[in-house]
Amino acid sequence: MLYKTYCGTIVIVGKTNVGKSTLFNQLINKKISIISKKRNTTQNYIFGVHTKKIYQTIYFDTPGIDLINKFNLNKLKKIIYESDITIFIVENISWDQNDENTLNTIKNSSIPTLLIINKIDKLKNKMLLLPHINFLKKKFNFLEILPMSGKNKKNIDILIKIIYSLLPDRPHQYLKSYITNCSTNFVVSEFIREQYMIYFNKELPYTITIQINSISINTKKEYIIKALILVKKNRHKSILIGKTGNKIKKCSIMAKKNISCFFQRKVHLFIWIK
Ligand code: GDP
Ligand code: K
Ligand code: MG
Repeated sequence: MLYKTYCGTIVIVGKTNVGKSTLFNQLINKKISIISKKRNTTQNYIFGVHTKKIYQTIYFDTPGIDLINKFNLNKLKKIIYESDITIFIVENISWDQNDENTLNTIKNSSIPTLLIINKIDKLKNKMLLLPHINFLKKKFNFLEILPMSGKNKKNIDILIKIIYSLLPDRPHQYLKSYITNCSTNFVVSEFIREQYMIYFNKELPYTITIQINSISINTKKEYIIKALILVKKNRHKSILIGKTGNKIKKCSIMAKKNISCFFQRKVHLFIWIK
């Protein structure tokens, strides 16, 4: 007997720091996209696939609309116009010009749009939610407006059900095991960059570059990764190393943990700064 299959592309949009990458990772059930409080954490379009039984969902995580330049905005529009569903995320009960700009980008696409009011775990006065939903309803004909918390997974099951109900009746495009088209080097360098963004919250210049020199697999099938962090000035190097090198150690441990989780293998990570 032949089963029907469903498959579609979903793009996640919104301004920076509303929780797009956090939700993206939850939806594909694996950490690919890096997360931090910093504005320019996500700098690329990140692609992830999740397959469950007859449903295949293909997600795009995007940089915040406020950080997208004109060239990239065209790329974003192209991704939106070619997708089947748009997930527009806003933070809590706030609405500003960047939210307005996001809305203007998707408005004419005629693609079903779900609005997520994220981080409701931070909303103390829940009475404010309903008037805000009414305000948003007047803004646009959203298919659904769903309050949720990406962080503690509140309402994520409801969101997944809604997404599945909107997927076109279509053959799967990828094998069940396929997760991302991001290269191994990219994923590894992103996991390293994430930790430097978290641990060097204020002092770190935005301009460090991570270079993966080699990734090899030993006889025990463990990953051996050698990476180089390039800084522009000697001063930046002293900031990174600090007095004891403690922060660098923590960065390495956390990055290693995430890389190991991604590959499901033990990882040995060696980082140099230059
Ligand atoms: P993006 O810039 O939109 O991709 O946002 P991120 O996913 O990088 O998240 C930005 C910050 O918000 C991070 O510090 C996250 O841990 C935090 N965050 C994400 N989702 C939630 C949520 O539902 N509740 C709370 N309280 N924080 C969240
Ligand atoms: K961020
Ligand atoms: Mg992000």
